[in-house]
Amino acid sequence: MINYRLLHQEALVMSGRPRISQRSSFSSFPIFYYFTKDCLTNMSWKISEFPIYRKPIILHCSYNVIKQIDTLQRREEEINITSINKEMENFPLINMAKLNGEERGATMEKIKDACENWGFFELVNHGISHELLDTVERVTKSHYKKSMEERFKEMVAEKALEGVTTEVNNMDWETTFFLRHLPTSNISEIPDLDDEYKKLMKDFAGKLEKLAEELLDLLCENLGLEKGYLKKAFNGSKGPNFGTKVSNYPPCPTPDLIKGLRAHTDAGGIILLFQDDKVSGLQLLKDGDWIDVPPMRHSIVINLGDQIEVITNGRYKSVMHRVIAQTDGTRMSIASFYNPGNDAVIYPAEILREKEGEVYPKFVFDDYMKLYAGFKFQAKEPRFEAMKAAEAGDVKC
Ligand SMILES: O=C(O)CCC(=O)C(=O)O
Ligand SMILES: [Fe+2]
Repeated sequence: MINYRLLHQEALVMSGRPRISQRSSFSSFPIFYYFTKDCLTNMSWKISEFPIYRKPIILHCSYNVIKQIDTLQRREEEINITSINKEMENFPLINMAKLNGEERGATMEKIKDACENWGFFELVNHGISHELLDTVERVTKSHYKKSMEERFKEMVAEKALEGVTTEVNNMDWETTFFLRHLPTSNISEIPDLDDEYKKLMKDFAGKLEKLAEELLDLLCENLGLEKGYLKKAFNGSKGPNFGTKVSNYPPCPTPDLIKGLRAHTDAGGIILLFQDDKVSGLQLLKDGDWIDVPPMRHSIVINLGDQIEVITNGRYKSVMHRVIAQTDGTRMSIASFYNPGNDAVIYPAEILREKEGEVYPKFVFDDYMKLYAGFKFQAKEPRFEAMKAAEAGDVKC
């Protein structure tokens, strides 16, 4: 068995500092370490035999993957490094510019595959200008430094989180604030935001709202639902809920003991994430493995929430994800949630029910959110079951 701990240490020694992969779609991903084939396949190598000079580079690992290997080794489990890397390389990347040309069909297929098999995809050429994204990033990071960083350190000291030695399961290593845009904006009530930031985030939210609605229609097209079906399903009496959670994950001395954000699926509809392009940390669960969502400059990461799973009768599934804080580097993430309105009634679409029967419940979105508030970090299935029971009149939610 490979001694992964040695592998980890040796990787750090051999790389000196992180090297950048030259691979096409991940050219901006900053933290790849390279391993030689021998190192991964030769079961008996020792640190003194590290085959740095023997074979060409054939594989790379992100820092997070190395950390996973480390953690898993502690649990004395084996891990197939090659397959995890392959998954990360295969992470669905959608070039929206191609939707206007002859590759539209193939791009729609790629979106369909991402929705069916990943619950996540990453968008480039999404129509939101790089200048706007750069400004949002710069102003958000400066706001964090000015108004959030010190407060976070005080909280860590107060709760004695710095030197924990056992796993912390009831909190996350993140500092956040929430902006509501729809049905009514709360931006003017948020303390510590200057006028420039408020205006910027309103502008950004407007663009994200349009992108969310465009994406919902692409999903409709792939599902055989009429254009506007999902938007209408989310409408309720006051239109959709749309809000932005601005988060920073400061460096954490014990990321294996306290998560940046514990594993969960998102409750709502479609989520648009603008994440730090240098500091990674977001991971999704695929076929039992945690896969890194690769940071990529100027991209928007999309994922699907529980309501899309219900409306599509399970054709598309919400997927568990989590954030691992880094030991160095603060990660910024700006997640915008396009959700149903509070009184929207959610149920599987008729045409998607025909084959499989009525697998998912019918409920008022706000009732689901009340349940979710207490069970966010647990599996979604019992939530669906509880809503089903409530629908059948067995239990009051
Ligand atoms: O920070 C991130 O990348 C993800 C945040 C997230 O999953 C959430 O807030 O629901
Ligand atoms: Fe989430």
